[in-house]
Amino acid sequence: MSEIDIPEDHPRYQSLLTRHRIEAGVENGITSKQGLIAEGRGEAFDYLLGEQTIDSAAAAERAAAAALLLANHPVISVNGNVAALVPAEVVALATAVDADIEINLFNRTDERMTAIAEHLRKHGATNVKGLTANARIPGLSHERAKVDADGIGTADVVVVPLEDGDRAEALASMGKTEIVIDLNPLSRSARAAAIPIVDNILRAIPAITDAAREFEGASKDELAAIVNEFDAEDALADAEAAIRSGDRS
Ligand code: PTJ
Repeated sequence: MSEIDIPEDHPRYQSLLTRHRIEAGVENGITSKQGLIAEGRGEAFDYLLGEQTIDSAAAAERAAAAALLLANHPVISVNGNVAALVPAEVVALATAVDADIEINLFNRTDERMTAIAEHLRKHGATNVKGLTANARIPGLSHERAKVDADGIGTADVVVVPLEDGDRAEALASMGKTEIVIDLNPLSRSARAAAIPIVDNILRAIPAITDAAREFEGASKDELAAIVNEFDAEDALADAEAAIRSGDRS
């Protein structure tokens, strides 16, 4: 039995576990109520993808790992849904690619920032950024623009999962290389990304970590070749075709 008393071989195990984590996130002041709606939307796309990682998403996850290993200052942005769903997995990825973790909220309140920081620390994070908020993303209104100067402010590569389209576009306009995880291939966030990953964050983050571990010892040229081989437009078109056709092969 698991954290939700559902056997792991239950056909809806993953979906039930996800819902449970999001619900607990709302109860613990981590996830916003809007996060429940975002989760429902994500689930619908995941259902249409067969709740599996399609080949183009697997390629995107490998490209993301290579880009993170090549980065000078990679940062993983965490919101209330990400913190509820994959706290330990985010810490494992940050360790594998030597990235900072920064809390960056659409609906920012001090209470939620503190609750999320505490939750991440419980799952092994040692240095959680986002609380200083001494820099701004240009072009966004006050609360949503806040970032840390020594975090997202100066990052060259940012992982932005389940992000609002406005902010994804504003970060891309700052010249950052964005790795977006979003099950909706038509979302503005996915379209703003250098590397869009159309996959459930539950599968995507561990897959990036696995690829990063596999690439340990690879040369910069080898890593750059993996990034360059990846084509964002092709990956988005492939995900959209998979969703529209229902072909899960
Ligand atoms: O915690 P906050 O205050 O920063 O708010 C976070 C949310 C997610 C509420 C906010 O960023 C938001 O409203 O996001 P959107 O505009 O609903 O976009 C979320 C996107 O994530 C949608 O395109 C969903 O399809 C997608 N999504 C939801 N769950 C998952 C997902 N993608 C991957 N894995 C998921 N589990």
